[in-house]
Amino acid sequence: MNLEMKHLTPRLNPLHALVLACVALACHGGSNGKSSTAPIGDGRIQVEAASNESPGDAQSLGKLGPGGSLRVRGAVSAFGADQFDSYRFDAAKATTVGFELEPEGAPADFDVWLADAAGTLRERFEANGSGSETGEFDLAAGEVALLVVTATDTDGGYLLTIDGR
Ligand SMILES: [Ca+2]
Repeated sequence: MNLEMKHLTPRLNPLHALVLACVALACHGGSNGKSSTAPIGDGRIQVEAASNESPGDAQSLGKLGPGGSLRVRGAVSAFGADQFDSYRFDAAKATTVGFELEPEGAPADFDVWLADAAGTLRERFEANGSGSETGEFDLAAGEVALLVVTATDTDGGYLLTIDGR
């Protein structure tokens, strides 16, 4: 009996300690610890504003930092008055930005143009003919980026996800 107790006790204690340590870590990371280092850009899906046709009317999606995410759901058309959807956001810190423009519904050839705060074109992302368009670029701290969604020959809805890396 005594022998068994001696064996069991040292085995239980480290296990208990480990469990308690995990609980403590989870609590710390999940509440207090995270609030001060929360990623900038909460990933909630925003809705496209009606008037975002020109870079000057770009819809602000907010600030983005490493580990954060900005998302917006919209619709664009190669015809008529909805040929460009302009979005802007600014980097809270130096951030590598990765984005994905994903057609929702029928496959569609949508493209993304990247411009600076003045509306000067920096790069076109139009490699994919039908399906998601992706890209990556770097922003300095405080730098503003403009992303303009266009449609080549169709219309439809999309989800644009912008991740800070
Ligand atoms: Ca639109």
